[in-house]
Amino acid sequence: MKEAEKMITALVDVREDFPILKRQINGHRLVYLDSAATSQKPKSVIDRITKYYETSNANVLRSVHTLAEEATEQFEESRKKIAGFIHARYPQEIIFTRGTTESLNVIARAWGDKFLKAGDEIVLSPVEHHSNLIPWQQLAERVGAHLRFIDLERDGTITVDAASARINSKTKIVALSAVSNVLGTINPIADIAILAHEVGAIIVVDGAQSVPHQITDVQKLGIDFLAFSGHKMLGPTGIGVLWGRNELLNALDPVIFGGEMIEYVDRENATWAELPAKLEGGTPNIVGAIGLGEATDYLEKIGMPRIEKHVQALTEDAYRRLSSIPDVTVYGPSSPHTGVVSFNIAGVHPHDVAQVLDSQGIAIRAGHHCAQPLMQWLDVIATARASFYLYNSSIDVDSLVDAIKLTRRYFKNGP
Ligand code: 7TS
Repeated sequence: MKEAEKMITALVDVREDFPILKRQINGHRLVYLDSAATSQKPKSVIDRITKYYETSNANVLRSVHTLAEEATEQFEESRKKIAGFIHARYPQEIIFTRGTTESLNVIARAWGDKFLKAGDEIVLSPVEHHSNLIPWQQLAERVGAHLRFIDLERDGTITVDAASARINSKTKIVALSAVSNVLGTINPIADIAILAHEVGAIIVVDGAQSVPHQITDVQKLGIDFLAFSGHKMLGPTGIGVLWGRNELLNALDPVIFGGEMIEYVDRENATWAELPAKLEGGTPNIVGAIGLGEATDYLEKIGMPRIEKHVQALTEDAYRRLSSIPDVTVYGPSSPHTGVVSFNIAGVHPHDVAQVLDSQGIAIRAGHHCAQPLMQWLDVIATARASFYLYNSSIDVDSLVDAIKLTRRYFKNGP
């Protein structure tokens, strides 16, 4: 416990790097506990965006003037940094998209429509965010494939055995989140990847909640595709990544057609450019990509192992302390548990909880968290959710716990 306590306070200093955290909300110090929805941005990322627009703004990959060359160089430099951040083999395996949602839609369209046929199976879990469910529902409808769902343990975890029970010779795609955005569970992706490959299926990983929090090594994980969002890992909104193994990305046909993704065009026909351009039709989010590169620099400067330990320690501490409050139900396993804590106070709607907390300067999310099938499994309409990142500390957990006690008293006894 001593070790955990040290870690919980070790990163407090980084708060200074995030200008928005100086804000007062409703007369209180801002306690930002909604990083699973979007993270705050450090000054270095904000400055990098401004610097790009003030000094190097131009379109990329086309003109030969100095600004265009500088913009292209910075854009491609960022691709290399992000490739390094997730241990991709080649920078061209990083395809810039708008975020996790777009990346998953591209895989479902480009891989699914090409390689799936009627009767094939897609294995998912009931905890998936709608972004890792609806593209597969739509694909199944288009090609006549079937969705199969891994059974959850009572605490919401996914075991390798349960995955194994659903994966069979009909399975063509296994699509799973590495970390749940509601339960904070950490899924055994590397082991499930082996099961998928044993039957000749591919594994697609939704890394929206894992890439910001832990070291991601796509080669060690042995996965085929990974989707993640820049805005949840200190980068700007509107930029994300689709990573795929080079040979798989090469096998995909583009889904967005137009400028910059072609090799040759005549009146009737066109041929495609090499990766990554083939899958990045149109002017990309240049400043977004550069900002995300800067965000990975910042994360690496602090150190991903340190961030991972810090966030996990904070989350488990919050889980433990909230669980001990009467009338409070906390969802998911107590450990390992990272990033988010979802809970309810008996008899109080989570939106009311969020509102009382906001009056105390505490930002949390309440709702179904874009995971309605999981709400159905939990048998709740919604939950309150506190989520943590490197700029949070045990002081924030104290504020959360005090405010939840206050909310419970308020609704039980009146103001
Ligand atoms: N997958 C997971 C696991 C997520 O948590 C989210 C966003 C997405 C996909 C979609 O990411 P996007 O950047 O394309 O929108 N999750 C949340 C959340 O939990 N609260 O707000 C957004």
